[in-house]
Amino acid sequence: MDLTDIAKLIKNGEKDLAVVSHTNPDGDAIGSTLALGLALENMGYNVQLVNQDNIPRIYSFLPGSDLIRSSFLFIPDTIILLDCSDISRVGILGDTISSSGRYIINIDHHVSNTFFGNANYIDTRAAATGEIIYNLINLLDCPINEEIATCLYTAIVTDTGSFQFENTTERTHIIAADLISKGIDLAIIRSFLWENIPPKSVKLQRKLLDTLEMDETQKIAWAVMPYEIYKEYESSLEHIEGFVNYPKSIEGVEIGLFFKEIEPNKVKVGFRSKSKVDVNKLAQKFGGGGHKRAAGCILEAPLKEVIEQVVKEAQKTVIKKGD
Ligand SMILES: [Mn+2]
Repeated sequence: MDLTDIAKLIKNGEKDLAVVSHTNPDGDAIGSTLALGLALENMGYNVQLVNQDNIPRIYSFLPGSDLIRSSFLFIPDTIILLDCSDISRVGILGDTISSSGRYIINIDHHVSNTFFGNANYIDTRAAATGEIIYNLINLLDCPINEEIATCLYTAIVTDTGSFQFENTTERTHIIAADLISKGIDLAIIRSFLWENIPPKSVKLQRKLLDTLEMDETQKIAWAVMPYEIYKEYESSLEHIEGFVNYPKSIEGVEIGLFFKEIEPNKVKVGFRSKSKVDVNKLAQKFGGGGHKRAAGCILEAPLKEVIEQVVKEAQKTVIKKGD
């Protein structure tokens, strides 16, 4: 299905809609939800914006962020899921949505997407779901105002690591330039996203840097957050979202890993690769997925065991890829 078909579905569909995104929402999830939500609202739709989890404080400046609710007011006929590779990514809302039998529109850019919707538009070349939403709003003939542009820019700038990651293309920059031309306040975006880190989060980063290790090939590096630290610093985690990218920034390292023990013996693993290894495939070996250069999974085992297993599997890929 192409994006014009999705636009037609929305244009010809019911006026009651919901836009939902994944748990532990990032800038792309929130920015895309709000941009599409504000656009649909401007077009006269009755739209519910839903996310199971709270909106991190760093995104509270986004226009409409107070409109996002943690549950449905009622289940509308059409539910649009954004930035979710799988329906379970929306958390407990997933069961409500699946059992409702309502029409699901799945819009995403993860290569691991399972095409769970009734209508699916998956563009794995899009740097962010926000890029797709930019095109969709244009296809809906809805003007992109400053508010919508702020949400879309935030989605794109966060999912590309400020235009550093390999997913950044000419199209990404063209879209970003157009969004800037709508009069968005880059100083505010910058200050909320990167220049407002609480001292406690900086201390957490110092602790995490202390855990950095490399394997004997020197191509794999990782940082570890044991449960005690996770618990102590839980409120500061939103400010260190980007830390997962740190290990791979080391010279010669191809795979960077970040092990976060979110419950005792339950470890969330972040995978990043520099230029060769497909970490989506690597994460899939552990029941996760994502993108070629950024993926994740959750494993239920003692932290030490998880580190050993994942590093061992990662080593196979760097040894195979050689050089
Ligand atoms: Mn995304």
